[in-house]
Amino acid sequence: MKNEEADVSTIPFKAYKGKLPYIFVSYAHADATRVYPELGRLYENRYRIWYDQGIEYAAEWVEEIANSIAYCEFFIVFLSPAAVESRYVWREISYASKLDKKILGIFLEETPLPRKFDFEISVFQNISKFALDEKEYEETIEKTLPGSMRTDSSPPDRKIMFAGLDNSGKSSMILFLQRRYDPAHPPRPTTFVERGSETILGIPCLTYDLGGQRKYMLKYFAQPEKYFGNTSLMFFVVDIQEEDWRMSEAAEYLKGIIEYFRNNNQQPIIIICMHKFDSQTDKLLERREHVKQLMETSAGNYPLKFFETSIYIPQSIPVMFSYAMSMLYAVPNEHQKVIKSIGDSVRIKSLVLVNENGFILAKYNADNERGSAFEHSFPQLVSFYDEFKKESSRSFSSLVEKEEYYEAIYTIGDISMLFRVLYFDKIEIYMIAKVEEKSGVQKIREQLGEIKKLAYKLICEYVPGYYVPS
Ligand SMILES: Nc1nc2c(ncn2[C@@H]2O[C@H](COP(=O)(O)OP(=O)(O)OP(=O)(O)O)[C@@H](O)[C@H]2O)c(=O)[nH]1
Ligand SMILES: [Mg+2]
Repeated sequence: MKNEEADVSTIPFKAYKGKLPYIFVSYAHADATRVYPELGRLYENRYRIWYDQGIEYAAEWVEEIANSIAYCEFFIVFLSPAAVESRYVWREISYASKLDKKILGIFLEETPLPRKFDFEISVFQNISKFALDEKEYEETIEKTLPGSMRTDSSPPDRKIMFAGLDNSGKSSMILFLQRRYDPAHPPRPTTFVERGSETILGIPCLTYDLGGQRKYMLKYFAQPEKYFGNTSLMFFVVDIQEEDWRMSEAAEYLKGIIEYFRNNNQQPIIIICMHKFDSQTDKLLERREHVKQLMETSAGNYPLKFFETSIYIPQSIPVMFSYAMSMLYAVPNEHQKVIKSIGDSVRIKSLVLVNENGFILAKYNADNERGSAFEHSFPQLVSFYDEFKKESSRSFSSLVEKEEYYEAIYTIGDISMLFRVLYFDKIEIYMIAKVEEKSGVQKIREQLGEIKKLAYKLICEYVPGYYVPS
């Protein structure tokens, strides 16, 4: 998944620009990978933040930085050897100090301060992040930062919208994700909007299912802020089997919604589900290109991500949903790197962490050249995983069930698949790893501590309030 890898390095959010009190953040670009997740967290906690978004210093940029310092309410600097070396960081601190700003230094690691830094920083507050655990750190931050720099509203509920023409399969998709879809009783056409606040694949979500009949569509466009406003993620469902004129109608609908987002400075993630993609017939493949073109034209340059889904290809919908959620939670940044370093270090072919509902928390695939290799091998992984869950162990070459762990190995030729259940307080996470060498299995076992830690962090991200007392 090349595109996804590229997303990983993107900035966590747009810098705040406005008249309300905000925090100016100074940091060394060399520390971006450590700093961005922290900024992401502050942002999640509703702090207004200005930072340079990774833009390199340039003459015209200096003025904006200076202004941003001049008008900030609070100044945070992330300290590290790289920050101490950076003359930009130093300039920002001295300017903030000259303007009598409240300053907070956050030490990312133990860093001896040169005297000029020490002179400025020691007068102000500082936090040694490296010496605190996650929770202590969060609490300290919470206590230190004035509430006035937070947005007033409660944390934005992540509104997930399902839109598309009538009969495109929106409600079916939601039911399917909740494991409540019954082919014998397909859903009735949705009357107007159905809101749901339930878990989807084990993840708490707030869903808006916008009935697609024309009479409802007219109502949405009459009060767009009420129906489209504050959406974090939109699944736009297109029935790939429909006639051409319906596709054009769908494209018009999408265009209208995107226009609303544009005019109101909203930028939700948009996923186009080319749904009812029940088989890979030439006809459908041809339609796929047609639909892509239509939708892209409608979207202008608004980024779209396309998925082919069908209720008859059971993994297609969870794979799409997991991808979308990882975008929404900006989770990949930090964790994708961890899983990659584990994967690279033990030469795993692929590694997947999935919850018991099939939600993919993290995945790694060594085969980078073929970007979509993972998606192709996923059905295979899942069928093993289902078997593993059913405990029909006949096909496994080894199966160990102990109180503290449950492991199965499946070998074909040189390829071994290792399954493990990782137990947490209320949740079980399944690890599936594919290795090419015999010794690989043992190497993964040695990494299980790290893998479990990662899985735990991921659960905490996706399930608010999830915390296992250690
Ligand atoms: N072939 C096929 N049919 C599907 C698929 N998903 C849903 N359907 C069928 O499509 C029909 C419409 O599904 P709904 O989920 O009600 O569609 P909707 O988008 O919610 O429609 P409105 O509520 O009217 O906007 C139902 O008969 C489903 O069984 C799929 O992947 N493949
Ligand atoms: Mg419906």
